[in-house]
Amino acid sequence: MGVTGLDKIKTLQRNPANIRNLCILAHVDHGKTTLADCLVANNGIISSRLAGKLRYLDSREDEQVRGITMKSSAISLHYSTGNQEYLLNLIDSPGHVDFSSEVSTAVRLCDGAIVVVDAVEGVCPQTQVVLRQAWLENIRPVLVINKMDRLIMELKLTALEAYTHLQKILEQVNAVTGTLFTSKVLEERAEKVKEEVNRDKDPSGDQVYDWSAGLEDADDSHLYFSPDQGNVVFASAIDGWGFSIQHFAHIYSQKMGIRTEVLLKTLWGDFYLNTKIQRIMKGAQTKGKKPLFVQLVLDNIWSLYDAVITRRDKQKVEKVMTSLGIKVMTRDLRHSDPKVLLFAICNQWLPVSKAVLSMVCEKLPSPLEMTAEKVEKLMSVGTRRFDSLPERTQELKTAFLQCSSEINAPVIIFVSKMFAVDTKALPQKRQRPLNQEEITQRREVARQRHAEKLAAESLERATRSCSAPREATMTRLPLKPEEEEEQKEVFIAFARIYSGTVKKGQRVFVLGPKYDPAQGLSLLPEGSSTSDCIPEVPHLSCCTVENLYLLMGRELEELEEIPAGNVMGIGGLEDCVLKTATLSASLACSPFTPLNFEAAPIVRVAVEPKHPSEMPKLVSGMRLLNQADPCVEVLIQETGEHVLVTAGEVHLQRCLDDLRERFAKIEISVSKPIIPFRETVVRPPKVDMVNEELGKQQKVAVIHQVKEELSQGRSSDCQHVDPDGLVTLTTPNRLATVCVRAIPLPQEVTVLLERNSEVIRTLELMNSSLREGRAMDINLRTLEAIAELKDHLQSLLQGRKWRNAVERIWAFGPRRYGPNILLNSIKDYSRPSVWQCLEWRHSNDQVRAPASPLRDFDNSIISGFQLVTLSGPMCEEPLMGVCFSVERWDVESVAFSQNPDTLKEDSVSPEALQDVNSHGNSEDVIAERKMDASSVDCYGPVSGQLIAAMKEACRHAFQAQPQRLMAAMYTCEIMATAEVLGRVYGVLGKREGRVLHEEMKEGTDMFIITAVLPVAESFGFADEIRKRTSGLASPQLVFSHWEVISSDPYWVPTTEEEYLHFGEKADSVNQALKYTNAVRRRKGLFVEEKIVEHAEKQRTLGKNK
Ligand SMILES: Nc1nc2c(ncn2[C@@H]2O[C@H](COP(=O)(O)OP(=O)(O)OP(=O)(O)O)[C@@H](O)[C@H]2O)c(=O)[nH]1
Ligand SMILES: [Mg+2]
Repeated sequence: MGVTGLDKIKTLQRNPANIRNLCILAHVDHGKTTLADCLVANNGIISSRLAGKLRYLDSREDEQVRGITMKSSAISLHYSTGNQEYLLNLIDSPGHVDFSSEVSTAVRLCDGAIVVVDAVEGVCPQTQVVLRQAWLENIRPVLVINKMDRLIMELKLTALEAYTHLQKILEQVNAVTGTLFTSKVLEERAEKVKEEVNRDKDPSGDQVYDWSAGLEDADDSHLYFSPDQGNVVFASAIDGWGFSIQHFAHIYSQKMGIRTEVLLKTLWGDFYLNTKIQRIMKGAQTKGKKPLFVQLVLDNIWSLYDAVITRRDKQKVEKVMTSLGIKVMTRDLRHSDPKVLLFAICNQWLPVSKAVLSMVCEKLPSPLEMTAEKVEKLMSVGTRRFDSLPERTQELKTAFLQCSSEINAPVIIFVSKMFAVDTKALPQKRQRPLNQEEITQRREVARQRHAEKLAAESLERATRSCSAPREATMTRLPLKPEEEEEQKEVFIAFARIYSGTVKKGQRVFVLGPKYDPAQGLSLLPEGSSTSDCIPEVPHLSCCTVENLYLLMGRELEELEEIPAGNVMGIGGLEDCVLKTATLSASLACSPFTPLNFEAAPIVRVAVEPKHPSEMPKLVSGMRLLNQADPCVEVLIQETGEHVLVTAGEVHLQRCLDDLRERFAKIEISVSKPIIPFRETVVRPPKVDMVNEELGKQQKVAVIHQVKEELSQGRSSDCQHVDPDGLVTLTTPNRLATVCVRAIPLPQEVTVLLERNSEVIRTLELMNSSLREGRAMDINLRTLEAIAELKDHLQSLLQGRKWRNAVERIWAFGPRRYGPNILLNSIKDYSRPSVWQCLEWRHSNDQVRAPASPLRDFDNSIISGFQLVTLSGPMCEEPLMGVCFSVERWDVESVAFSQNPDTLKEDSVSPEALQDVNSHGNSEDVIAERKMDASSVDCYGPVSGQLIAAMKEACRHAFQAQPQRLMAAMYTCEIMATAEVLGRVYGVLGKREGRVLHEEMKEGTDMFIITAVLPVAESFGFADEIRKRTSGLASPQLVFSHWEVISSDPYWVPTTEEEYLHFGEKADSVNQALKYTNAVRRRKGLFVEEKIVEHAEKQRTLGKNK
């Protein structure tokens, strides 16, 4: 604990009006942790000399080594200004894209944020992401433009150039905020319009809406960053200085006799000082005058750097120091590194901590100022709307807004992540300073021991016995078990209390994300408390708050109770909270909405212990890792492998280190990253590999050549493939036949399906509950989303081929919500549409299609489709963007009698059966078939065979089209100077990357390159770029989309020109084939490869020997 005592902090915690919960957000390396250091040093926790060098909040070893933050960590600071005292709960967050989930956990607990932007690099991709995250969580940001020294020392800009550059950066940041604001206003506007339309449905239609109207009305002035608003600080955290224009306005108003308010308005902007008439005038730019900001602010700083660093002019420095009234230590004055002197001067003249902290206290809201909008957002989970929540739950809104810590205020806590700490770091285990009494007691004991020792020694000398070593071992022994115990990790919940006061030992409800307060309130009697046993309510449990901690960066301080509005750590929740949770003393509380994660984990590796006997340790280690990291996924694949899914390479490395050193403590072997692929079909090519036009006949020949070869061995009378790709397949017992064709979906449709997977999942859930006749609580918004998806699909699936396709959709897959479609193109077969839930509201009784005997087997067809879309024929990877259209489907009537379900289900009436029979099947034929059926029973039940047949038919249909592999792609933005540009391109080219665009960053000599790169080629990419450019360029990879690899994995030369061009074997590298084979090899599938390529040559070599 620093100079501020724990008691002081406890008192401050009781006054929410003076609490600020804030986080520091920025792109990677823009100086968040360095800035946090300066703020921490202000509290005396670290020495101000070390501020900026220590990076106190980067407490992990790998954070220090790599120089990047990997987790968010909090510290409570005390700040007093004027007669007010504030408590700042500051959270530093990582900027690397791999750890963006940590940013989400930090942002959720805060009311405000300091957004840091590098003065040279300006707005970078992660800056935009964090601004959006702040926006989504409704937290108010302030801006710190950091690394101002780089403008002076690196870019060597003049003060005036720097001013223009800063203006541009502000514009960029404001443009991002502006876009967020505009989209929100337009969204709200659209909603309003919709409501209006619903209210007064105008039969005449044709209304014209003015879309920009909402924008004009909305007040957005408070949103933007502007120095005159007081929400911008210019700083150089490493040199310890920072200022807002308020600071200079105060100084100059005294010096020049101009009112502070006037200076505040004019110090930033197009104003200049007319020295003749001693007045501030507008239009500095047009008149070619120096703006006030340059003249009164920047020039001073520039000349200080010039005197101290560039010219090392001692006299000038001393003059400046006396004029500013600053005294520095002689040690600093004589230091060989001029930066030390600069730091000493600046830190006194314009201390960055003061500038930032006073801005924070002034501009960021306290927990008391939480908006109703934010509360409603927090409390409405998923599709549940705030006004649809039970009344008692809605009443809790006032508890949030009041942020009261009275006894009767309900306790509401949100845990945003669980983090592991070594037991040794816990305050309970730490040695406490002893009080006076204990010291005297110990002194007495020591004195006695000393006397005994002396006596023993004299005795020893006399007897020459050696009992001392034995004594030593005896005192050591009992320590051992303690040591072992100390190495354990304990989990602490990173949390914030929104209402009430939580006490140590208190019992609270743990509300899972799916907990429904309406259900909880109805199932449990009024006034149920946490002491009662409540096993029967789903997603609800109870736990005891065992310990409460004040988070102090690397340290924890134990507390007895914590009042509302504070960020804190809670011990003892590891058994009931996995990653996040809502804790409350009230059953009416609704769980908080889940965190917004920006990056989905994509890099997966399989891990196994070096020694197989250590498997249990690995399993428990992985469980701990899963709990300790907000974003990692830990799973056991179908193949039995233990798999770790992480957000990127750096994240993967950290997880593996943690697993090895903290959680499993065993040696592990790690597979190469498992790269995900997708399989798809495309339209037949129009030209061949040497760009010659292909005729229709030829095209078909190209596609079928390989497949025919493949299928020749397998094809039987059960299967038939038409030249146009229609596959007909009969089950082995010959009772059922399906005809399927595979069609590539338009790319936009695939993208749409991917983006709406959640909506489709909900749709599927609704349909299944409709089928089962269960009551549903359908939200209007969900229905709207479904209807919107349907309309969108309709607009995209146009043309003859897709006529009425949307209505005919049978299922989505894989897992019932994937980006593939099963289409019902069978004549005379009608089944309930997948969109039935949309109509369900209008007609009260269930929509039922006329019963058809085939309906019994409907599910088998869907299952077959799900299976085939889950693993395709190329390398057993999921399919994407494929439509399977079932064109014919016959099931012999005898099959129905075989199907045990038929008898139970009433959907097939005996009349219907009769109906089918009347197609020429007389009663005795059925009897005969029944006999037959019993003899073919060895094939198993029909439904099972139908699933297999459907799957096979789809696989063949897929193979009958030109197949392609789809690769996951990353986008990256690389910033590089002109000298290293060529090398960056070299690395990109080698790794199959594609540059999308390149532009020069204004005011710098940096180029920004945006490129896409296959995930498969990305491993080691960041490192390679860094090495090749001597650390000047460091890219960040973000998953962007799936892309079809254009080369055909099965291509062999067919035309004469192709033979000429590629040779008979076409052995130039086929990227798609390389990937396919790699995946097949990993999965242990057959790979067609020649092991000995040039046998003759090897023989000759042997002979020559
Ligand atoms: N020139 C200059 N360098 C700075 C300044 N502030 C920080 N740096 C340097 O920038 C680098 C990154 O600083 P950090 O504070 O670790 O950056 P960060 O934003 O915390 O980085 P992540 O947590 O990894 O996202 C370090 O080498 C710092 O020394 C500054 O004001 N001027
Ligand atoms: Mg950092």
